[in-house]
Amino acid sequence: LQQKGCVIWITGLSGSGKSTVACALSKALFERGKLTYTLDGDNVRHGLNRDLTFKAEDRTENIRRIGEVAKLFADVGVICIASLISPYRRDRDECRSLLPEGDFVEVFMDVPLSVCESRDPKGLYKLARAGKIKGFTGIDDPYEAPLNCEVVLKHTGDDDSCSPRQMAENIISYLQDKGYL
Ligand code: GGZ
Repeated sequence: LQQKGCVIWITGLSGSGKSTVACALSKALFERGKLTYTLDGDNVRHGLNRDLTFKAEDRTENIRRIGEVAKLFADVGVICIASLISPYRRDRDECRSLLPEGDFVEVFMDVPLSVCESRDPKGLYKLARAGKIKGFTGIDDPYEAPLNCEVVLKHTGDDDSCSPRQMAENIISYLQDKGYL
């Protein structure tokens, strides 16, 4: 396998576009002949992490397990894309500390809550506002934005510069600059 493994960790609010960017990124890397694997919080919660809820300690455990699995993929040379809200800074930093310096690439989906809420693809924000979901990130549960991450994907409107494809390209440029591709 002619590639070096790493972890691309995509963090952000529900509805910020993490899964969509993860998908566009895996496609773009596939086109470059790279082997990737995507760990999506929402999916992993149906299998490996099906015992976990959304209370703080369970989120921490969700993040920890995904971090450990991502590290295993990176160890064998796979580019592992992890996309989960991962709202707590300390938990993300723990995952970073599992990997050699430089191999953890934190990507922040910098999308205002108002934009995520207006998208509301699954109607979850509406339920949270109505008090039917308790402890929803951004509504009545905290989200700690990264202070010092490798890539920030800032939402500046729903135009081409914010297309999933373009955002994936931004991540790819970073990986190229750092010699991962
Ligand atoms: C946040 C929730 C919640 C609560 C259910 N808070 O946008 P989605 O729907 O498809 O993805 C969200 C997903 C979040 O799972 P993660 O594993 O990424 O979260 S964490 O990293 O915090 O462990 C959302 C849905 O689950 N969802 N209840 N209370 N998101």
